[in-house]
Amino acid sequence: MAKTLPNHNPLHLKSWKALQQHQQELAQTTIADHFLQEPDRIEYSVLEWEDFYVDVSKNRINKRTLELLLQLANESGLEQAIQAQFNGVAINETENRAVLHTALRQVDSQPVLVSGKNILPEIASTKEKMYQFCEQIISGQWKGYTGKAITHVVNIGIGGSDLGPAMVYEALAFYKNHLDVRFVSNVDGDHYREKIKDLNPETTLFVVVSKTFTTQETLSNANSIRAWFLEQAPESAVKNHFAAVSTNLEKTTAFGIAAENIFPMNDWVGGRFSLWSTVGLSIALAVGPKHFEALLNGAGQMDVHFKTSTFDKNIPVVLALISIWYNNFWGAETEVLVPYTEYLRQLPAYLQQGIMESNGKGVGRDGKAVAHQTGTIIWGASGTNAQHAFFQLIHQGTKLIPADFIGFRKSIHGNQDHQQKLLANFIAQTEALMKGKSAATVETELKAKGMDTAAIAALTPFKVFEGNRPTNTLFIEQLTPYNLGALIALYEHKIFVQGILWNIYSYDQWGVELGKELANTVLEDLNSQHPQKHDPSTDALIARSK
Ligand code: G6Q
Repeated sequence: MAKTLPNHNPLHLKSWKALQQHQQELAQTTIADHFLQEPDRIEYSVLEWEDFYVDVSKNRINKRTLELLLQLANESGLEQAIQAQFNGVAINETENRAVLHTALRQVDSQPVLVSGKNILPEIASTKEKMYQFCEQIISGQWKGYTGKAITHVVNIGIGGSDLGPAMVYEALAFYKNHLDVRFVSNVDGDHYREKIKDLNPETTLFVVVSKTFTTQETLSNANSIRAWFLEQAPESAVKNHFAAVSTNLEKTTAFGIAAENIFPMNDWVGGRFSLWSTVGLSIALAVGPKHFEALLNGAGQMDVHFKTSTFDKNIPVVLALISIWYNNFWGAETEVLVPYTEYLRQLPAYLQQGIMESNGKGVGRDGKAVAHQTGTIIWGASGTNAQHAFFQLIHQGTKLIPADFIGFRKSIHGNQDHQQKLLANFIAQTEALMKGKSAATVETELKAKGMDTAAIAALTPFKVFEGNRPTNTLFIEQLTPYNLGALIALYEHKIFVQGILWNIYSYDQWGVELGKELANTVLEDLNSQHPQKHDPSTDALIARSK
């Protein structure tokens, strides 16, 4: 293994050892101390790119930490790995595939070769077909089987064929047109039933999205929804109401989808990185080709930033390194993401898949079990809501939880009063997490409230905040399709950098594939008079399900 990417044991790198030593030296220094010791801290720890202002100063790092982390990136062969990825080398070695979601949004026309063939012309023509389809549906030119225009779209897919489109659809709600798009993913039959119960088949378009077109959940939902459709419409109506996105053109045709409604995708796009491809059809339908194009452009320009900036000014690289610093040198297990906008409510769930499916690996590129920590656990929710929920644990719990705060300077609808309150919370939280509150301050506050000395002494320990909680602030001008594209691409590249440094393969997902097989055995047993023997617990559960 590791023919296409560098192969190293991070634990043996000089910088890794130096970072371990450095962590011990820094263990007693607080973030607030770093600010006192480094007058130029803000200058070197704020990264600016287009509409992005990324402040990493509120971290347990100093200049030396960043130097050592950058050395780690260099010793790991990151530069070479970036070139390999963008050039279409089959860096997804366990599946023998290139990783080219970046080609789908490439801003120049520099050829990208897969098996010696430039894939850019095919990407352009597929996109053109997709945009024409979208224009027809949006304008009402496309008619359903009774001559009415389409008003509702149902995206049927799961995992990478659901989370990205669903997240972006919600994120870009302000930019959407009249089409109402819904997402059906779970094999739970109540999910699809609930989503379609008020739909009119005459005015609904169903988009079946499955890279493989073999996924149990998606096929079950697609079949059940088609059966529901055919209870009301003739077979000949299917061609006006069903479209598909897949690499498996044989299976989509066999399902009965008209050839002109099939939008191909390629095996060099991983499911969780596929919203830029035809998998984004539901997004393009909802916001129209112009905004979809802006989403792609934002991502494409972030790719340029990632590819061409020196590592010290490279936002995805620096964020990846800081995350490794906590994960591998401070023992942090999780990272929290808090977008301060309700539009990005689903971003943590989306990135949970991107990050945990990509870097949740325990075997190195040398085929051996790694002896270091890899993928972080990602979680989060929108601010300010999250402040009224799990922030307690971040402020006063026993665990170290590095946080990404994502905020936008301008609101979309323009209510200044709300926006100022939102931003006040966004900023105040990172300050409080860093500074904490000392016993002396608590005592003074309680005294001012007229509390007696004994009561103050009893209450003070509970009201003290240690502080020194690290945060990154990603402050972006406004939530536009372009900036959203850039933000998603930023995290995609962070995933890539971490996978390279941890010496793992980020683009396979054997754990997910396992899930697809496991259920089949139990499903057979649920339907069988003579189920196979499992363990006593599983046997009892199977018996109880009948
Ligand atoms: C993504 C994963 C996984 C996948 C789904 C759906 O990277 O591989 O989430 O997207 O299992 O697969 P299909 O698109 O093939 O139905």
